[in-house]
Amino acid sequence: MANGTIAANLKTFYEEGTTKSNKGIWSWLLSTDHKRIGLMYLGAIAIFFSVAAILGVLMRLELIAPGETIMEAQTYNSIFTLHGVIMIFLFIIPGLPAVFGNFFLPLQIGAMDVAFPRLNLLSFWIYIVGAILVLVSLILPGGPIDTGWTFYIPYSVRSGTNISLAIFAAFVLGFSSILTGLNFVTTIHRMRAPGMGWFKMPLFVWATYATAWIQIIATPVIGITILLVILERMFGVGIFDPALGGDPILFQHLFWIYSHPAVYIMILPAMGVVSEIIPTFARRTIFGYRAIAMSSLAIAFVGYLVWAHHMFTSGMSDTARIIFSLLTFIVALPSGVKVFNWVATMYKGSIDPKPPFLWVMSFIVLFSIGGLTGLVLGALATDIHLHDTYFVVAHFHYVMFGGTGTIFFAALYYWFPKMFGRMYNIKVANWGVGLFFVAFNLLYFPKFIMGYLGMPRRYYDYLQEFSSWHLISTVGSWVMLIALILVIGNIVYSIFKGEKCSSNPWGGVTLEWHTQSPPPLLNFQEIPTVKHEPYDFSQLEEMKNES
Ligand code: HEM
Ligand SMILES: [Cu+2]
Repeated sequence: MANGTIAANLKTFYEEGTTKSNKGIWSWLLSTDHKRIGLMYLGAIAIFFSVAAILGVLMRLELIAPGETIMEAQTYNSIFTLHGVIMIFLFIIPGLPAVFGNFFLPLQIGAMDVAFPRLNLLSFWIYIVGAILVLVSLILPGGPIDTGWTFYIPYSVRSGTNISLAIFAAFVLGFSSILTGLNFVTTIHRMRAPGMGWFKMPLFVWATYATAWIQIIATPVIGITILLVILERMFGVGIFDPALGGDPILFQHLFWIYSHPAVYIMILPAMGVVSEIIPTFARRTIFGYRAIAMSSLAIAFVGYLVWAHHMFTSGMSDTARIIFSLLTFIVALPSGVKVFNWVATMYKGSIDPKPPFLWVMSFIVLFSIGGLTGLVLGALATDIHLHDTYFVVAHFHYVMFGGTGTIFFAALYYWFPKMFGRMYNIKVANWGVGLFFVAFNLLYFPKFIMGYLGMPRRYYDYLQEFSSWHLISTVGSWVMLIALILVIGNIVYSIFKGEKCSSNPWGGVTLEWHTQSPPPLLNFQEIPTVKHEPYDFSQLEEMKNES
């Protein structure tokens, strides 16, 4: 393993730095330590998520009854757009890699930091600049964007709102994602500790690796597409707008060539986290390690070939539609491989249902509902009926929020003691997961039914016949609000007041559990040598003597 030179450089880099104080605001804002960068992302993302969740609750309040309730129609259009843009570009795409990838990837492979610490800091600041641009677009004349997060042509060329600035923000955010991806790929190739062969890497590392490649390869496509839309708005070049001789369907293709792989940027790291949590709480080596690792790569690859399933109603040829439908079904196979192996790992394990494990159980139910309804949408005949209805809104909330969002909390509850050296209140945590699960289904399950009955998405008003389903969903959003306050409040309180805990409270065996909590600068007293197979719990005894 070519750990040598980069590691040596890193060490001098940090030794020169240690004369500086590590306290105070600047030591955080300018830190190149991957752990601090991960924590800064966590802080920023927590704020964006809370804002977007409140926007969601406001939308639900508007939809509590037909007709105008608390806002005008144009405000509703801007709010659902903003909610979508923040949730997608500022929370769910960067979320797991930026927070937990940054904090735990180097630890899990026994490295002192990522390969390019300064570039890592740059990615963080590019992310913040992108977020600020979104905010600025809200207050400039023209007003908040109202196209929906997909920016479909021709409306996004014609709308008088600040589209150019908002999508330029997405362009900037793309750079952050690409740089993080490059950094992770290099880190995994070059910085693994002695003995850490490819098939000894923890599965979260495998998942992050597959994700990083998607970040690098797919993101430029959206970047170029966005630039073309800006050119079109500014100079009327006529690439997409039919009035200027352009092709609006071309926009949809380019948009989804990125945005479908982007759903794997969201879900692969989540699946990686699940593969960490299940063995730890079932006290059993992961079943089918290689199959899980390879299925991440398979999903990343097949994920490039299915984008047009978002466009079944756009007038493509039947041949194209049938091929894209078939390929979409194929993605279910590697995903099924993972679920099978997770279940096989738990089978005959001695399960300890601590909060991180409960989050994972909630994930398996919610994500399965999301995934299976994805097949309903992937089938041509049913999609014609369900396209652009609330069925889609229900489906993607189950996948993104029930899937990745739930695992964001699972990861937080799993790694919290490692990140802060403290423990949260377990009882409140259990209540939090339980209430979240109930709230989630109250909030989103009625949307499947409404959608099936014909309620279109992105509508401000609706017919009386949908009103009881909307009412249930809105009540669900209030329960969700309480659940989120419990879940996030418990964490925030415990960062400052939580009880101090041991360095390995769950009995994990991956390398991050072999060092102190929180880990010191450069992570390990000395770079560990890997002797065990991954998830070999027989090493727990010897680990007790390590610290
Ligand atoms: C408190 C939690 C949430 C509530 C109450 C909520 C509610 C809603 C509502 C009412 C809509 C509008 C549906 C329509 O008019 O078509 C919506 C759209 C959307 N939501 Fe959420 N949501 C929440 C969390 C999330 C999360 C965590 C994500 C992503 C991870 C997310 C992603 C989206 C997206 C992408 C849209 C589509 C926006 C568009 O049509 O352009 N939401 N949500
Ligand atoms: Cu897709």
